[in-house]
Amino acid sequence: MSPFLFGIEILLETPLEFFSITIEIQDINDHAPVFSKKEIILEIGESTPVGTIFLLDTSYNGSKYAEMVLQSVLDREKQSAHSLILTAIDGGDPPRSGTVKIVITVLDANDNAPIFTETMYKASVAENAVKGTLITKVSASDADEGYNGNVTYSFTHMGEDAAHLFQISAATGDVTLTGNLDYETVQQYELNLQAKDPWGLTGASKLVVDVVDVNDNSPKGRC
Ligand SMILES: [Ca+2]
Ligand SMILES: [Ca+2]
Ligand SMILES: [Ca+2]
Ligand SMILES: [Ca+2]
Repeated sequence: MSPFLFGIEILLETPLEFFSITIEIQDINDHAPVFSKKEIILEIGESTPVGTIFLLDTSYNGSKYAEMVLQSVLDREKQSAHSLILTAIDGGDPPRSGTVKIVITVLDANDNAPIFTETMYKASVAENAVKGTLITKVSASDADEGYNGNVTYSFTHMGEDAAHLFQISAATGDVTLTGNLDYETVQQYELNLQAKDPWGLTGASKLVVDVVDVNDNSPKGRC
């Protein structure tokens, strides 16, 4: 008996235009198509290449598989789950059909770098502020899931002077003063910020710290 190709319909439960399904049945039967399962559950990584074929164990009337081809890139950050209904329609008159639900969970890949909430942060601090003063807090977010979205903070390309004066908490993004400022020497610092995820993807920003003058110089002629 020659293979017989069934017509297939996919009913979309969620907007999803990029799956095509073909199913091949070896024999012609006079029963409505019956899937052995009501639901097929799949986990697919979001970085799975287009063209990847998934064999769906539909056990359609015995031992057949349906073939599902990924036709567009998945993006977990846009949609983390897809739900389809596979309908098999036989060639009879009238046609008979059977359905199976396909539930796809999209697994995360680390495809997002941390992004700071601002392209430039501004802060000001009095020149007589004591060591340990919290100057500001910076923050970046990473759209990936769980560990892939963990962010740590650091300064980059930092001059030696500034390195003695400012410290950033890798975990919280808190920027604190660690030395003595002097408005009469330096009025402003520009610090380069970096946020990094566990796999080395980075985001950048800047922090401009204005040193605020305090009347800490004796007028000439006194003392
Ligand atoms: Ca993604
Ligand atoms: Ca990430
Ligand atoms: Ca991701
Ligand atoms: Ca001063």
